[in-house]
Amino acid sequence: LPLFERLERRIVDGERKGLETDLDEALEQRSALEIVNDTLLNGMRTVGELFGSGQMQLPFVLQSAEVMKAAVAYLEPHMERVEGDDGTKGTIVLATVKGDVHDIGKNLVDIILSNNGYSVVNLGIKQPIGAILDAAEEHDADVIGMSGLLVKSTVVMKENLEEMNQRGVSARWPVILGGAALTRAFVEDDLAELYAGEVRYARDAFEGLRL
Ligand code: B1M
Repeated sequence: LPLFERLERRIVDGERKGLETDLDEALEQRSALEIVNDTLLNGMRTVGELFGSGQMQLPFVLQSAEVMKAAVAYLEPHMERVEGDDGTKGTIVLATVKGDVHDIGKNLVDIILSNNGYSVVNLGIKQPIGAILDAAEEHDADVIGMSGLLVKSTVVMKENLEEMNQRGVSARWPVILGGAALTRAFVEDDLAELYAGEVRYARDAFEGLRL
């Protein structure tokens, strides 16, 4: 297979052997971000389709996710950084919500924001709202970012915003929500109506950065 098809295939097949060599070659032709966005994410999309239609079993999805993570980790040092502006633009506390283990998208958001002058406190996966708010307080965060890919995570996000209303912290922390199960309409109509502060939807890491 030609290089970029081969790389995409590696994600689908969960094939790690020789990954770095292919990535080095790819870096001679494209930027690290282009490789992630135009090649590797296509592979993950295929994995999602195969899994969703019952043609791929969970352990293989996990293998694909591991190759994806390894590829992103390898590419990260090659990503563009905004010079002389380290962590000074603001602080975001970022977490995958309670009950959800998906973290590839969240970690991409972390990389993109960190490389563009923001300080990111990445709490990891399965984070209850209490832990997110404690971290936001501790780090004097400017914004809270929540990620979740399961349909049930959209319900958790709604409950989290309700909890923030109840605790009276909604004016203090605007919230950015992202993840495949959300829609813009759900966040910017339904949740925005419910949340006393500001809540916005980010379709991808770049929209997160823009917000
Ligand atoms: Co899971 N999984 N999974 N999975 N998995 C999905 C989400 C699913 C859609 C697959 C499918 O059925 N087609 C489905 C959810 C269905 C639903 O809820 N209706 C699903 C399921 C069912 C499950 C399990 C329940 C399976 C099981 O156990 N029977 C289980 C859940 C366990 C749990 O969470 N409690 C499970 C487990 C797993 C693995 C562990 C094997 C693995 C995750 C590994 C990991 O993350 N460390 C996995 C994977 C890899 C996927 C798919 C295939 C790929 C997800 C991914 O990494 N995409 C996924 C299929 C899909 O999404 N269509 C699927 C690439 C990533 C870059 O995209 O995270 O969407 P994404 O991030 C994007 C944007 O959404 C956005 O920016 C990123 C791009 O720039 N974004 C943000 C995300 N967060 C953001 C936050 C922001 C801003 C933007 O600001 C705060």
